[in-house]
Amino acid sequence: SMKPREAVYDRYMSCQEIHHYMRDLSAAYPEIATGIIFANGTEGHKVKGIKISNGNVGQKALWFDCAIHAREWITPPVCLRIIDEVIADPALRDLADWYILPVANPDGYNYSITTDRFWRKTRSPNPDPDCPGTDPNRNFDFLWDAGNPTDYCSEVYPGTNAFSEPEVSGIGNFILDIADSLVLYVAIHSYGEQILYPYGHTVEPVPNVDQLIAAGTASADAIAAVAGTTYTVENSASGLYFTYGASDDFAYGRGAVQYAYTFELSGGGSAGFDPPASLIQPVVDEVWPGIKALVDYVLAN
Ligand code: PAY
Ligand code: ZN
Repeated sequence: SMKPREAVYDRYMSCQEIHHYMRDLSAAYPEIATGIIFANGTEGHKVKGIKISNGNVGQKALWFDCAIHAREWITPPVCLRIIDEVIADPALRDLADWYILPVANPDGYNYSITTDRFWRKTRSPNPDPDCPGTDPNRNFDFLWDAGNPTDYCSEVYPGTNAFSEPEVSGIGNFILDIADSLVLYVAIHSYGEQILYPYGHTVEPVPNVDQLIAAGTASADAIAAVAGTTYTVENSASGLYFTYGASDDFAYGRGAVQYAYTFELSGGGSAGFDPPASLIQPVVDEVWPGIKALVDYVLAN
């Protein structure tokens, strides 16, 4: 079969390049790699991910998404590194089926490349034409909160209703479809060097908080072992701020996925969201061992 083009880590790839890379993988390795279109954004860009599996019956499943926030450019390379590792290593595919979505908000990601580097939200229209977009990470259908329903310019505008964004309903409904087999949900964001666990709407500990902390700590330890970067393991609400309708809480609370996290990668650049391309390689080199340690812990417990 044809050798697929490779993901690169010395510059930021466009969404189209990432999609072509996944298309090449599923063409080169049709028995293990399958492209999945979860939705089309309102501007028409495809929300495209990949399932990587040996086809073993009855296996558990793992989920990783990146760049649901457009400006968080350091995140897709981590999803691409996961894809590279799982394509290369059949043993990883015998552990579980892997679902990886490198650009969860492609309309926004493209806009952050062409027009506004620090765009966060989707690109769906609002009644105020000066302020389009909804925060996809406030739009999931779990404890969704309208907040100020006309605050369209807010970076955390949650939309007119839960799942108003096609990206979010596409991803969320797919997660519910595979929820019976899904044991780990990871949303990869930047920045903050944190491993956040549910919930975002309360500091009350969830029933398996000890497991969530233990698995998160195994991951943080593996990251720190590479180059000394310290990730803290915290409840979302106490480690950051209160959130409603976030993806990790949806996976945990609606999907009953036992282990759900939001990773905040390292920051960089002028605003934290724009690390120079020279940081891509060190970040993926330290975070992949953290992902592997997390997966190993989750599958063993
Ligand atoms: O589940 O607690 C959660 C999500 C927290 C993130 C969010 O607000 O959606 C945290 C922010 C993010 O990665 O989007 C943090 C960054 C630094 C920001 O934009 O404020
Ligand atoms: Zn984010």
